[in-house]
Amino acid sequence: MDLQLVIFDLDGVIVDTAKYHFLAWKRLAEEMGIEFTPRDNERLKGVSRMRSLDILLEIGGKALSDVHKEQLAGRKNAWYVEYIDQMDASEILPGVLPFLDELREAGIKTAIGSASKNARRILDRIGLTDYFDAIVDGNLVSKAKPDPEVFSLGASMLGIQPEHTVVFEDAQAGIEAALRAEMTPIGVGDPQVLSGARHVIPGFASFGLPELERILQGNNNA
Ligand code: B16
Ligand code: MG
Repeated sequence: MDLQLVIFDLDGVIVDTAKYHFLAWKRLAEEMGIEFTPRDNERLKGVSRMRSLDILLEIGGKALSDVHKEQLAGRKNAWYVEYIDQMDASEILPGVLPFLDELREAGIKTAIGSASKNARRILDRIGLTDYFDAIVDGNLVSKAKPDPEVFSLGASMLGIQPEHTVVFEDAQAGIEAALRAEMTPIGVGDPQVLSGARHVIPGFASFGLPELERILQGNNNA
């Protein structure tokens, strides 16, 4: 494979913002008398804000009007933003920065493909905005993962074909989105949980461009 573009999901790949989503959803759940556990939070990874609220209401057995739901999602987001505004570069997950540097030095383009409407805010806080050639977030797309839009748009913005693109994702919906975009997905997390990925890595701590090239070559020989 002639690698030209690497697209990164944000939450769970570059940073662990799931812990802040959890705190904010839990606060909302408590106000509503809904029990919400870290296990429930797993279901929200990679899922849009409104879909996350629907899952929370489903757990609590509640049905609300769209207007009320918009209001609740807004409250949760205000709390979430308070957490992310306190983030800094120390929250970039291990190995991410050296890998981004290696890709840049090799002339390989990089992009973000995130469901989050707060993606730019997070990248600004952690000082990574200028590391990416394209940033596609929840404000730019109308269809959530597993729809391929969030990844296809990034590649088309940079004029790169999907067969030259690798996607790093921590959520099953994101792996599916990359497959539907006809790109090569690499899972970040637990191989027991992520299916369909070309390969699954635990993180970037001992992973760089040579390891990525080996995976892609192995694929070519398969
Ligand atoms: P926001 P990703 C996703 O980020 C999160 O994993 C998911 O839990 C969250 O609901 C979604 O962003 C929307 O976030 O409320 O900030 O718009 O993994 O796609 O980078
Ligand atoms: Mg994610």
